[in-house]
Amino acid sequence: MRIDIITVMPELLESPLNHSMMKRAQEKGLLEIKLHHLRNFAVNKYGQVDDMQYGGGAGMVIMCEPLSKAIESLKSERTYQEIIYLTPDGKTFNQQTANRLSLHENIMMICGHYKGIDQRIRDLYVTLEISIGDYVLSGGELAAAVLVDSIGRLIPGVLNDETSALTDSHQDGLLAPPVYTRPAEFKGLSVPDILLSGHFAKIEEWRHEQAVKRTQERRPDMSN
Ligand code: 6GU
Repeated sequence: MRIDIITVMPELLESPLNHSMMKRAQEKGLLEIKLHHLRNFAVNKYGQVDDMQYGGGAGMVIMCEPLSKAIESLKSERTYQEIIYLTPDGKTFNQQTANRLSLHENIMMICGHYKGIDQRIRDLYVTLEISIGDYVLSGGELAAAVLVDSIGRLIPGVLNDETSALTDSHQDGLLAPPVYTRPAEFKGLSVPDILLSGHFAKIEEWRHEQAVKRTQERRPDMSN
């Protein structure tokens, strides 16, 4: 999979996308991430990419021209299954969307800043608008990093058996059960006996019960 990201702050994305699992995915040749600096498509020599909004009001808006040029130059190279705009007024991201997006060959992401991007770019090019939750970030970069990580780890071959996505919270509509490692007792708290029993079927049954209990307690909205 290849992911192209258009941004005015590539620095914000460099570190999260070049460490840990995303680093491994890229080294294995399973994921290619390219950052594209919007300033390279600025309307003048001062690097301008934003302007005041029509109708007045605080905050700058990213202009059509630089974005259109950046998008068109990418589209001339390959076909994108989705052109995603990261925005707090988008559809809330979830595991189901991550699963679906992980099957694509080419995805483009556009990070907004300030008051966002000119509506006409959304009308003309964007195929999917995504928010990562009901709170506001300064820009779309951290949200893009969240999307890339959650999508990237689902690409076949990125995770191994030990880190399998199949047992993740949300993958089966349930939160994950509690987990323990050595020592068997810590500050007076013991590991549940069942986990030391060696009865694999019983352990799985216990884990499922715990997952259901956690989900009902913490996320009653998920149990329907
Ligand atoms: Cl995608 N962008 C911004 N700026 N804020 C957000 C968001 C995205 N998702 C939640 N808050």
